[in-house]
Order: sequence, then structure tokens, then C-alpha cells
Amino acid sequence: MTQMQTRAALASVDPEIAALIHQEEERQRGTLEMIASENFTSRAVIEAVGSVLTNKYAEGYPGKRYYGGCEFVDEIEELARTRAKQLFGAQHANVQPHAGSQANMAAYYATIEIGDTVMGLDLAQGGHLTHGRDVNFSGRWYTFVHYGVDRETEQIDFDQVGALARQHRPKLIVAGATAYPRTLDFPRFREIADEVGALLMVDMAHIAGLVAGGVHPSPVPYAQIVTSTTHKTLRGPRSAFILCTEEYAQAVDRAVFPGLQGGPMVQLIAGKAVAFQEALQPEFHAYARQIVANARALAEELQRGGLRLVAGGTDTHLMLVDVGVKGISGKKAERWLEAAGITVNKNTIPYDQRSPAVGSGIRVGTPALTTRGMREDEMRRIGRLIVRVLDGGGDEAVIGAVRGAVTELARSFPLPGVTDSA
Ligand code: DSN
Repeated sequence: MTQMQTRAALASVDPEIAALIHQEEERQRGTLEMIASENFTSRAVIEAVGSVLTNKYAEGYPGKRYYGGCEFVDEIEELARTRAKQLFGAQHANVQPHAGSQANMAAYYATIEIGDTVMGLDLAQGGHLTHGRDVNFSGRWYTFVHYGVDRETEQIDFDQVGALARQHRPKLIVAGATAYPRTLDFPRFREIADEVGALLMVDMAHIAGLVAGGVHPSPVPYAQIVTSTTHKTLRGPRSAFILCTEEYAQAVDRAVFPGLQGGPMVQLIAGKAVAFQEALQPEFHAYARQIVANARALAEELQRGGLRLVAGGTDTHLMLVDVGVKGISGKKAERWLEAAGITVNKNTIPYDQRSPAVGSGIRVGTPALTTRGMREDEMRRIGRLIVRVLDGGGDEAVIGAVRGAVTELARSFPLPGVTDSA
């Protein structure tokens, strides 16, 4: 059955939405998706998420529901939990958090009280909104102290982490980032947490697929609680989960339900189960290795083109590119690249003089294009196209020529998860 046939009902009931979904599909097919937190999930995941499971209420946990008719969704959630534990070697898994923010909220709810002191990486230096930003619940409800990166190396300054921890005696230290290109040193974080009697929580959302694929060290042996989304390098549906030691299992489960959420989204839990199963296959290790190899090839090409990479390069799936060295802002770079069919996001770089809405950098990632089957040669080609756009200063002829090359390249690599072509 083709994608078109499966959407026949949608097209007849709501042609406007059907047309917009079709346009989005064409956008994804015809452009180069380089947002570091996005990916293309499999057809199997899409089918699970788009299934009748969306009709079912299942408050509670397998075997302890507040609704009848849960025999099959119990089995689905049990499979998801078992696979998550197996994939990451964890003692306990909760697969109900709707998304990453809810997972982090539940981790705090399970371990600390309102007003307690927590340490996390500053958003402006690679952290996340839910790691204590003042406009977010985390910054409003807890007393966050932020650590950052060293001015010279642009890598996490563990001397500062240790000094701040000794000074502020946090109850919880959060490790994890959204725009940090280097390996996270979990043993070092745990050492500091132990020294001051804090718990360690790792938000591995960005690197979960690299951890599952064995190309980034796992936080699980070091952190009492690990949170993650499922849709970034892990390549599942847009959702999240929490791993923890047995000691925190009950507190985490109670925090998610009834603490913060009502009925779980069973269709997403099924999608997560499928994604965990896919990540348990040996091919996923090869995929994870290729993501990192692709990132290195792209990083080298961008440096060859005169761009500066924050922290000197990448160990992961992403790089933070300082476009300020070419006299342009991240905002302009994002706009020109989008016009050329290359999707990235503007980002501040550490100690940025520009505001977050403008930024001096762009964040570029390889997970989605690696899923599409691209390898080092394509990355080098894309690197040259990016440099050409940025050196072109917004010139429409340059952008138009690059757009042509992008379309040709994109069309040679089918869009995963989609059965019919344009
Ligand atoms: N918005 C995600 C990202 O792009 O990294 C994090 O939540």
C-alpha cells in the first residue's frame, strides 16, 4: 500500500491538512536536514505511532491500570521497558514521559524538593532550557547554579564544576547538553557529585543513539538517573524515557504518574518499543559509527573552508560552527543556508557577543543525512556547499546554484520511512 493510499481518508476528510503534510514530505525529501536533533524514523515506527493505540486510555502501569481493556497495551509497555533496559543496561526504565522536558521534570520531581540547589550546564554554553533557564519551570522552581566551558578549550571546565559544587553543595548535578560537540566525561561528573553528596542526573537526549551504538561512553553506570528523548540520534518517535537505578524506580514511576502526567500516549510507547528493538540490532552500531565518521569528515571540510569549530572539532554527531569568523551572524547563515536547501539552526557560541536570537554560530548535525545513506564523500561535498553559501554573502545567484546541487544530491538518497515518491 502506498503512502498516498494510506492517506486517502485524510485527503477526503481534510484536504488542507493532507496537502500540508504532503508539502512537508516534499520539503524533507528535497532538502538536506542537518538540524542535529532531528532524524528520519523508520516506516515501522511511523506505523506504530499512527495506529489505533491512539484510542486507548491506560493510566497507571502494566498490571496496575485505572482502565479496563489494557491487556495488549500492558504487553506493549512491558516490551518497551524491557528493551530500553536491555539496550542501555539499566536497572529500571519508565517509558511514559511524553517528551524530554517532561522526563527532566519527572527526574527533578523524583529526587529533589522545590527550592533545592541544582547544577547544570548554562544554556548559553551548550545546556538546555530545562537545565535551569530562568524562563523555564526548572529555573523558577529550583535554585540552579550554572557551570560552563573553559574560554580557551571551549570544553567543560571541571575545575569550575568542582569549585561550584563545593561552594553551593547542590542536591543534584545535571550533565548533558544540546550544543556540545565533545565527549562527556561521566566518571568525572560522578566523582564531583560523590564528593559533595549530590546525585548525578544525565540528560543524554542528544547522544542516546551514540550510546546505544557504542560510540559514546554510557552514563548508565555513573548516574542514578538518566533522561532522554527518543527522536534524535536514537531515531525513534518524538518522545522520551527515563532510566534509573532500582533505588529510584518507585520515585521515578510515581513522579511520571500520578505526579506529572495522566494517561500515557500508548501509540508513542509502541513507537519507542520499535525504535529500541531497531537500536538493539547490530546494524545500529554501524549507523552510529557512520554518524560520527560523517561528522568528522564534514568538520574537516568546514575548517578547510576557513570556518572555526567550537572546541576545535567534534567527537559526536554535531558541530558548533563559528560563522562570526566570516563576519556574519548565525541568523544570517541559517537564512542563507535554508534558501539553499540546507537546514541548520543558528546557535550562540560560548562567550558569544551576539544575542541568542542572532548568535555567532550554527549547529550542524549528521544523524538525519546518515540515515538517508550519505557517507563521508557526500559530507565533504556538503561542507563545500555550506562554505560556498557563507562566502557568497547572500548573493542570490550563489544560493540558486547551491540549491540546484542540493536538490540533485537530495533526490539521489530516498527519504526513509516514506513509501511513494513525488
Ligand atoms: N530542542 C532540542 C534541540 O534541538 O537540541 C533540545 O530539546
